[in-house]
Amino acid sequence: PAVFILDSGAGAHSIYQQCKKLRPEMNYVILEDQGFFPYGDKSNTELTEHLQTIAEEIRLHSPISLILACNTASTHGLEIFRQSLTCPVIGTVPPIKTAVAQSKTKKLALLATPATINSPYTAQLLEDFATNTETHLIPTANLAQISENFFRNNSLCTQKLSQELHPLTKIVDLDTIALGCTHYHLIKSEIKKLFPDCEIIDCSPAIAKQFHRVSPQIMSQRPRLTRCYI
Ligand code: DGN
Repeated sequence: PAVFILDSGAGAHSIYQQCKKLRPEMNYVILEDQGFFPYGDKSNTELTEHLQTIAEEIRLHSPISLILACNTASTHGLEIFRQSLTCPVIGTVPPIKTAVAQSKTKKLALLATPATINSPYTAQLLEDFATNTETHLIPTANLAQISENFFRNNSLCTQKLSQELHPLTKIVDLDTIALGCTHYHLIKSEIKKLFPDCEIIDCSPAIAKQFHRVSPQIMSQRPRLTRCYI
């Protein structure tokens, strides 16, 4: 029995690292859907059709839990997975509620893929939790690739990172930056270096806690990690 963690790539690892701390005894299968990377610039139709296919594939392997370690997939297809699978499905969605609670100036920014920023799911989160807050939605088209490079090769072009985050420098009294893409967790400390006075909200510990709470108590004799590329 294994827990499946799905993302288009390296974002799965940011969630896996946290889950492993709480549930080291579990077997994990990390599914990196690199063939469809990046999710963030796909249309709603492309994403939902693709996620339906993946959900069917995953169902055949009977995971004990699925962590959808991707905001883009979760904001477009959480229900697809919940309908296909009988195990607990844990989604990852932009941490707007936490960011609003954290912000003192009530001026915050959400960094996420264009698909996440434009999703009705994100619009609903804003309506539910951020009505009295100035929330700047920043679609960061290249940040997932920058994070991939950092994770795979430990290389980071600070100039590209600064360019991508330039819109943030224009926000007066910005005090909170919410990371709405699991890839960005991997470069959290690099973002912090550029915005030392801001609180950076990374939801991966909260996702791991939720996973811990809902997952069955299955003790594995020999825990292992498998990585699969779709
Ligand atoms: N890691 C994904 C997310 O949280 O939205 C998407 C990255 C991508 O494929 N662009």
